[in-house]
Amino acid sequence: MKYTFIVASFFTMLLFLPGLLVSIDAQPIGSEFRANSFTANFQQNSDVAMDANGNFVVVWESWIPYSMGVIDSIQEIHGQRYMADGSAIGNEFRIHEELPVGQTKPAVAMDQHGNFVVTWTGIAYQDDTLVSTTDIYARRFQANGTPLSSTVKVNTYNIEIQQYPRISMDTLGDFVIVWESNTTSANEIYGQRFSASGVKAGSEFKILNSNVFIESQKRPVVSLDFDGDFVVAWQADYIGHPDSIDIYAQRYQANGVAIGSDFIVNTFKPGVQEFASIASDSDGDFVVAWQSTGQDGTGYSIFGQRFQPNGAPVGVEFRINTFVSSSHYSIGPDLVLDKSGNFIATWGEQGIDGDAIGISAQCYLADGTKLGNEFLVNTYSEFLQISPSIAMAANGKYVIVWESSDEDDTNYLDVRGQLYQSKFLESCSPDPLMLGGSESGTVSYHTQQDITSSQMISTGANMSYQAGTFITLGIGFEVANNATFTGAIGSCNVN
Ligand SMILES: [Ca+2]
Ligand SMILES: [Ca+2]
Ligand SMILES: [Ca+2]
Ligand SMILES: [Ca+2]
Repeated sequence: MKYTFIVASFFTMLLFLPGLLVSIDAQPIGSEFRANSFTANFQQNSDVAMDANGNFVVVWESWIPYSMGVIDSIQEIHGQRYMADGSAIGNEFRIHEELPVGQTKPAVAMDQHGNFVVTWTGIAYQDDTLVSTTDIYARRFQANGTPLSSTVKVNTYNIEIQQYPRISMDTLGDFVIVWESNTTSANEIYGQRFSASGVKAGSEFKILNSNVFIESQKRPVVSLDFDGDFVVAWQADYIGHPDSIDIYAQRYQANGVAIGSDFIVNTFKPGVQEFASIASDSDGDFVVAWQSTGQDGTGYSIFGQRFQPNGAPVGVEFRINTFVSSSHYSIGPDLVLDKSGNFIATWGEQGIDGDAIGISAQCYLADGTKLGNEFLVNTYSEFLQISPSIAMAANGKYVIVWESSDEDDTNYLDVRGQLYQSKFLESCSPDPLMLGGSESGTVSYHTQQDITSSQMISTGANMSYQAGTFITLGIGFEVANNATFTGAIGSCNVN
């Protein structure tokens, strides 16, 4: 692998180096893979989670042949585990026991050691007919894929429909599941905290809305920081208001106590802002992304807003998609932050792969600066590639999965994915790092193992060292005496 440096200007020994920038193209690991082995019918609504070392699990909804009266298929939740190098571990497996009802729309979270929890919506059938009640279920697994429990019901209030669960987990394995509850009288957001051992922590809680004109709250998402404080975001529909739909959020302490009241995430409010995603860094900085209609004159676009842990917005909301086609839409974003707040967004992008919709992604530094350009994720491009999900490891590996048109056009949708290595800067020590005297320091990346002396030397056109300089490898690389840079790397302050 080779780093490409943006040469901001020419620097010599003892000159002050400003904030550093690296242009990072997407660094795929291996080829695009198909997660589902059983390909007949639909495999869709995929999600993915990754542990600290890059091992990951993909889950999805699979339409399995099933005979029950007029019903000829039933939705099951299936999964596939992977090693950090992208090789599959064992076979595709069913997440739940054999259940006499359909299971749909899974979400998954994983702790740093690889233990994971899958949640989904259970659809009830009665006399061969889908009846208007669903509930939220979950099941816990060890890192080796062994179930830690049977399937458990998550929601307590169970009148009519509970659906669209999302889940997030802290480093200790405590997790929170949120979902949408739809009854004839209300569309509301509920949540339930769980301890790492899978025990419900406190009662389920309902997200309150402070705006009396809100008619319904839908499609919640949740993100925990390292020690369990969390933020829930959702979309809210107004009654007869031109703002139509906005994105709201509410912060919570790890113990479930709401912090302040809910707040509107989006600044541009006319029309529809919907389908939020949210992700946090280690200490609770968070980013929300959503799709917005009519905001930039191009149909649907993806916008985002950065926040401090205390809920204060950082900077202004920003458009994430760069690519714009004639009848444009960018849809369904997902987000991931690394522990330092660098982030990657992915979404469905019309026209990006030359055939209907493809999957785009964009890397950002923690300060909101775009890192490299929007890039195309999917290799197989025929017709639809939509609904991406992204997960990242502490070592900077990340994986994007999505639902894709089938290769032979007979098996509808499949679940595909692509593994990547990010190049985010982790830290500088000291920061700012002084170069040119007797000082030395360390610049650490997620991708420390990728940095070798030969690779550094190979970048000589953009980066050079005077005699006497040394580069020490190991954890990060070290630069010291008399280093001369013509370009530099990362967002570290080098003075
Ligand atoms: Ca299929
Ligand atoms: Ca129910
Ligand atoms: Ca709106
Ligand atoms: Ca396509």
